[in-house]
Amino acid sequence: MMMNNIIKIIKKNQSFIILPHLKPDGDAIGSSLALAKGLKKMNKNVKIISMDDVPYDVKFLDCEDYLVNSVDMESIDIVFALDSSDIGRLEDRKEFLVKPIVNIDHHKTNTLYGELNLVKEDACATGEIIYNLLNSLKIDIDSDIATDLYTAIASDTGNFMYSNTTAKTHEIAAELITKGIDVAEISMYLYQNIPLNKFKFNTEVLSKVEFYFVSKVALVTISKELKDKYENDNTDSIVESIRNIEGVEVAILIDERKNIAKISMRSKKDIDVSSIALNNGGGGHVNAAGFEVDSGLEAAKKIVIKELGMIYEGIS
Ligand SMILES: [Mn+2]
Repeated sequence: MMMNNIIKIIKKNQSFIILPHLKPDGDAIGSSLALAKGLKKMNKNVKIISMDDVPYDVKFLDCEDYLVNSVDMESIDIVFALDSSDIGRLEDRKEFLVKPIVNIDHHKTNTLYGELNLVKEDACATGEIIYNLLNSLKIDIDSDIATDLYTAIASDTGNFMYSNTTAKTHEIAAELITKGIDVAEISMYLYQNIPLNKFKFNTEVLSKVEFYFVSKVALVTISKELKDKYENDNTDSIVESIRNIEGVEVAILIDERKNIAKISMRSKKDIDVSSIALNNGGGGHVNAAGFEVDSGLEAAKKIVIKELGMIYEGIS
């Protein structure tokens, strides 16, 4: 139903912009590129607007004709917001939110801020929804688009390891592989390509991991100073690394940003970190969620520990 409405909107209009979320990840970039390249095949005008650098692990995707910092909004008919659970995820680009918004996402905490909202919380990635949309539009998924979609899906499923990985996920991946993508090469870029300064940064951060609640919770903080020291502000893979420790059920990363601290949480099994995020104005999935607080690292740490105390009450 909603899919049909979006198809109508696409057919009726000519010029589109696509906004992935702030600090885009593989799903945000991959799904945006796949949608952009699909619309291009329909002879539509389309650009992707992001103010952030493309993260190092997805730089291999072909963004060249699509990624810009600005467009003349007079000429734009429709704004796609991708992989963004709430409008705050687009707040660095408010000036572009002046045309009807089509919100396409898979976060269960999505606030349905669009004129049209295609939110599928059972989709493993926004890339899965875009895959279905392109098929519904009867757009030929070539190896370039398939590479974007495979990257989106691999990124959000932890390379097909997380609980959002379903038979459907593998069916789509299999279909994408038949389009001639190079899985080994994509995996090399995604997982075997860490810049040396980032690796050294990770090493120092991980050497200072703290444990709480009889080591069921692992926590790291990242100061601005440390990011300056290594000239690196990419925190990817760190929270996952501490989640991977035996017995750890919740992993927390607290990142000091300008005037705020950003908290990223990962959990195992049915421990729901999205409810902690929601309590604090953030969002996410059961096993991966986050929020921000207007404070420094120590105050942020206290907030998180207090929240986790509700889960691990009596254990110390
Ligand atoms: Mn996603």
